[in-house]
Amino acid sequence: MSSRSSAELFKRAQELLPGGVNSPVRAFKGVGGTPVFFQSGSGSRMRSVEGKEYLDYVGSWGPLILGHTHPRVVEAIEAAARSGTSFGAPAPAEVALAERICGSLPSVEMLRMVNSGTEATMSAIRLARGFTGRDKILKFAGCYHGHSDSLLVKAGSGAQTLGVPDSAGVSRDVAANTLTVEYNDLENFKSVMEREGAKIACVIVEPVAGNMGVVPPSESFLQELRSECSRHGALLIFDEVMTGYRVAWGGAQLRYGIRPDITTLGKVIGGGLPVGAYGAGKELMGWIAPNGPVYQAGTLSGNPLAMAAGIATLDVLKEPGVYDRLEAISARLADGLAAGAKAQGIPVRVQRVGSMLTLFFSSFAVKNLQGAKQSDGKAFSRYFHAMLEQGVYLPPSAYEAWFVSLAHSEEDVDRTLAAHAVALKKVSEAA
Ligand code: KE4
Repeated sequence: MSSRSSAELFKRAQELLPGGVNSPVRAFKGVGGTPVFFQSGSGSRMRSVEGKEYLDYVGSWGPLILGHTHPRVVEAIEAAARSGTSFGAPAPAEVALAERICGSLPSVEMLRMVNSGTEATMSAIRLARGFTGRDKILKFAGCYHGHSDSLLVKAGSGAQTLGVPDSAGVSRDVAANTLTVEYNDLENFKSVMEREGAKIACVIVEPVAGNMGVVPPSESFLQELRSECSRHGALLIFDEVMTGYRVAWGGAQLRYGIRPDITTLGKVIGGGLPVGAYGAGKELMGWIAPNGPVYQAGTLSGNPLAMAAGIATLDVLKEPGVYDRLEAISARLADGLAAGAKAQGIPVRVQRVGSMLTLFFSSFAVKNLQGAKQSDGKAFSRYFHAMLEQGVYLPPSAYEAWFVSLAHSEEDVDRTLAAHAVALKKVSEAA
């Protein structure tokens, strides 16, 4: 156990790391207060440096679908580590993980391992631009695809929807090549495709949005993206970094029956170690170095430890009944959260696909980023802290997904719902 408290560690961390963290969302800026520092995880729980145990619904932002320190994953990593952490040369485990992914995603005949979701989407976009010879890309407001320059872009003003930087340091001319449309807004999507389609290399989408909170695709949204991209010769990229092996075995493309041209993956396929991947049909992937002209590389891509963790994770997920159990426990949680809010007359929308969900303080269904932003962020912050006090660790932002794991039990859900009732009362009292 660390001798220093979270507050002491955070104070020191802020002298060494921007915001005291290695990824911004962890700094609690979305909810206020001081981040909790954790020293261990086990199953559905984490233990803080103060020794307090929390029920964890962050799950490392998605990778830990089996829960923390699953024995099969830990043993696989330990065994791999004993043989070597990295060879900088091909190794059997890369083939083994690629076989599992290509064997479960019909649209992915070939893939390339990278080290993060950001690398996966950045490389997928470069592939689309290389293959089509086009420069423009189209994304959807509220979807997050990692922090490469072309994707840190928001809609500019005016009908052109030409992008403007969404971060300092992104050059305007890079941003200008990124078009942005509201998620689930097919009318605007189609008109932009009509006008710009011939210049668009790819359309990149979270098939289930998770980065504005969980926002499912409307009825025909994904199918229309598919047909419009085919019509205009643009490639459809499903960014399944979050949804891959989360919302179904394989991912959203199998759940919704849509065949993207390129798929990006991350999180679950690394089992908690740094992994990303992008994959497509053989013709497209043939454009990737060393066989093709699109360059992409990585020192630790496909490293043995991450491969071992990913293989172990997918092998557990493939066992019979796993997704049924995830569905049942996630539905129990989501239904209980909604019922608890209804019982107290608090307007709440719980939006869920598989084992990813978001509780919005909103009286209407959230269909896009504007809708998400209209939800009550202050109420969420109060709720977040009231849950934290009771030992339930939620994502520290109103615009993130909660992740349920195979390790979450019915007792965990009951404990969460009891804390939920108390937290909602505190939200009402403070209103
Ligand atoms: P990474 O580069 O963080 O591995 O992946 C980027 C990424 C790409 N695509 C999707 C759909 C993603 O959700 C992500 C990363 N998700 C966030 C959670 N909202 C990671 C958490 C963080 O930024 O710390």
